[in-house]
Amino acid sequence: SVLTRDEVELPPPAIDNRLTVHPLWPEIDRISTEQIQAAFEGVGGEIGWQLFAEEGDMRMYRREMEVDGMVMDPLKAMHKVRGVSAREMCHYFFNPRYRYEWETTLETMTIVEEMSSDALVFHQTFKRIWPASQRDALFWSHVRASDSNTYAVTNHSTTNAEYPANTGACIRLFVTVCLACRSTWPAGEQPTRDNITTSIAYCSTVNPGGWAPAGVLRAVYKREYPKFLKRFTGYVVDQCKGKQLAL
Ligand code: 16C
Repeated sequence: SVLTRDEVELPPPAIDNRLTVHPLWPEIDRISTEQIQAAFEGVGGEIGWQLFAEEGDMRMYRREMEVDGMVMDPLKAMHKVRGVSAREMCHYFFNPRYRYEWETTLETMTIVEEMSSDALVFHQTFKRIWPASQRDALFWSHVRASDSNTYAVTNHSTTNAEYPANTGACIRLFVTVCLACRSTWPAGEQPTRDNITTSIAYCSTVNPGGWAPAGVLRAVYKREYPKFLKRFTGYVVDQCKGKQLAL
């Protein structure tokens, strides 16, 4: 059959063979598996998760954590979005073509390496948070189907000799992020834009990599994470309007 350009670029339903022979594959596979599993575990039974933002179906929790005086609060968010699939959600999160349209913290983004259709390495610089130094990050990003009707993107910091840390104006930060999505629709019905719901679990841990005032950081965190999740999910709903549902 003839595939449209958009279908070709959707996250593949199985791991790309080119990725499994890449030197980073064992790390990518291990961290993605761990992150996806953790993302779908609730916050209910666990101690220390505090709710800090709630709006409609969106709930955001954080755990206060400091290492050597640096704030590293892990974040966990849940959301439910109607009318789009898990695969579509992950497509827009993974594919760099759309990133500037929804990512508001970004200053620059460079694709450092294309490992396969489902794995890339990015260098990104972020807007400066006064009075701290500007930050950059270098991370791999991998999208995969994990269960039935489940797709996830995992981002995790890495290194590259051509992008050394802390040599220019930026301090390198370290990030582990997972966006895990699962679609459901009423039993016995065919999935359509009108009956599909996608549950999202987004987990993020950012190590600022160097000094930044805790108070300022926590204020940015509290403002920027809800803003990101609302903007991103709204963006995907808008982009999918009038397009055929991709499962
Ligand atoms: O997951 C998200 N985006 C992905 C694609 O870009 C990717 C990115 C991960 C990097 C997340 C670190 C962002 C640090 C931004 C610092 C500058 C913010 C300036 C904003 C003021 C206008 O996985 C969505 C990421 C949503 C990020 C929300 C902001 C989190 C702030 C956490 C504290 C950062 C410490 C910075 C130390 C100065």
